[in-house]
Amino acid sequence: MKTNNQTLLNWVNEAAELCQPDAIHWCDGTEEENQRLCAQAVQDGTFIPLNEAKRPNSFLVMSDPADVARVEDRTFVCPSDPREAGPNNNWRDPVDLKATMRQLYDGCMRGRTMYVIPFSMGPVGAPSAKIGVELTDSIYVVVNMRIMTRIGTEVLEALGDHGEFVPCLHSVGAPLEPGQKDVPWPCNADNKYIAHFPEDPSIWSYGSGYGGNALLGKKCFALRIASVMARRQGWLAEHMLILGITNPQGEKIYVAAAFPSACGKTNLAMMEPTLPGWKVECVGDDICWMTFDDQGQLRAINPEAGFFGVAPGTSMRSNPNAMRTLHSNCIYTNCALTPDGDVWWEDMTDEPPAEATSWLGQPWTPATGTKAANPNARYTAPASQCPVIDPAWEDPAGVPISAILFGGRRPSTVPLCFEAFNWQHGTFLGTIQASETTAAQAGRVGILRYDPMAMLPFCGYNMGDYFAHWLSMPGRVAQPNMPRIFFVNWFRKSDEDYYLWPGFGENSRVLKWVCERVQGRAQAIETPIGLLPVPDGIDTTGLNIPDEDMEELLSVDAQAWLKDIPAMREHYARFGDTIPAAMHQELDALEQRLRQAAP
Ligand code: TSX
Ligand code: MN
Repeated sequence: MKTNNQTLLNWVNEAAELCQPDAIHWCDGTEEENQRLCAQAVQDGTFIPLNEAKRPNSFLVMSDPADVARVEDRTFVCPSDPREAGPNNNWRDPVDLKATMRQLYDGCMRGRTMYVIPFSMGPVGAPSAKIGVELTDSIYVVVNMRIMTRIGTEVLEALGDHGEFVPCLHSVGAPLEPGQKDVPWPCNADNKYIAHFPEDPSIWSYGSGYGGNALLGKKCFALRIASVMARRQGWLAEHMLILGITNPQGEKIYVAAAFPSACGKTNLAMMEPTLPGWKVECVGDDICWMTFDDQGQLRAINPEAGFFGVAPGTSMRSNPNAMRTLHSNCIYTNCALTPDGDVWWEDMTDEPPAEATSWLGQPWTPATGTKAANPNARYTAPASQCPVIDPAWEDPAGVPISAILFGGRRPSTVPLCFEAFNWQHGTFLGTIQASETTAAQAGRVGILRYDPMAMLPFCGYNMGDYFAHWLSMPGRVAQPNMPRIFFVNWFRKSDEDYYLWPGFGENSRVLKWVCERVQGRAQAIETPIGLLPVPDGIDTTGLNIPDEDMEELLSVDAQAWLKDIPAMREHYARFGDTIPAAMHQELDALEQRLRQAAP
């Protein structure tokens, strides 16, 4: 037996009795095991091996078109009291939902193997790492979990005979009758459930094999379940990238940043600074667990070991270091296949390939008029392959966080960057973080979508209680050394509808200001919304942005801000009476300062 952990053995036995797999395989996490599983997936028709010369040890997978993204309307957070879940989550009674799901799980793995994946979120054995065990009937899940987390024997050893773990049960919900031929991407599109039971804690997932629905260490564990643990234990589980930035003098700080979707979080996490002598290194691109150390310093680990990135839009222009990470050992999902056995996606290259096989398996040319890759196509890549991975990215003690960034996609109103007055005001800025809807999204264009701390789909408890948890942070240690909080907006547009800020590597100029503020070297102007750079506070050396554009980027239009205040109040009203009074006070105070500035 691989473990003497009786709780684990009992649970695996119970799950096997319920799901009735033909076989049980305990994953050891070795390269040999991975090779065997990939070969099996190729034989099953699930994996397409890519050109060994161009992308060694890499595979393309095309999913069922009915299983291409997270399913928020099928995601449930199930404490016994619905108020604990809050209006931000779909709630089901845990006893009822478990009964419903047990019926679905009954015999669901017939004809398949149940894989037991012991995994660690965070470096194995690190003080803030947490262990989970995922049971799944999908090889795709095993192979992806091996890249995205640390799995196998070393995790079982760290677990020990009496260690705690989060049980994560996953099935694609497609049992095979004797002799029945399998499909490349089995799933149960009409019966998806992504269920979280924070009081156990445990995760039950059924029907989907895709991404966050199935790789249960990521959104389900490291955000929804971990946020509940963090609240109880006094730390933060956040939807944030972590980067280190070093100035030409060799002084380095670490920054964590939360943005709504489609703001280029992964691009920022590995960006190439255009400012000479500056260096950015990546600790993580998606999730950040932060704990105070005994000096009162907030320290962060990346609980993941890989990147599960959106492929379309990723190019040498938008994210050269992501492109360089993808040279080998990657899984691609729902990308297009080129005739030479490589992958392609929209905007990967200036010129599209003359022909390809689309993610739907159809012949495709640029004239076809549809997308070659699914807009939510993904790469799964080992973080260790990123050329700018931070030397401390696996430090069990984590990295010290000096600044936290919030932001949004805001064509108007919000300046390029500003700093919060203090922790409470910074928390407030996080709560009103929003993006304006673009044509790519459903619904009307130009509507503000609030996504507080980028946690709306990922907070495992009541959003108002989550804000209160943020506010409680400085009071949790004797000598809090709190990070400064900033707000950034790369997406401000001119009246003529062009982007005022060049973005991408040029964002290093904004990060430079953040560094200088943290180090006490940069001036700021107090405005109604926060502390703005002085007119020449942002280093624009070598850029040719017209002065009036720079002025607009760093201006505060009090009238425009006042127009958004009612929407902010409506946004708070969604979460009812759990919003802390301090946040209403911040909103009132903001309105008052704006009225004084624009009578
Ligand atoms: O990721 C982006 N970042 C952050 C980079 C570190 N994107 C892409 C967003 C979609 C995921 C951006 N798009 C950024 C940005 O800073 N800025 C913009 C808007 C923009 C787009 C194109 C240009 C300038 C700004 N210029 C040209 O195309 C020449
Ligand atoms: Mn994310």
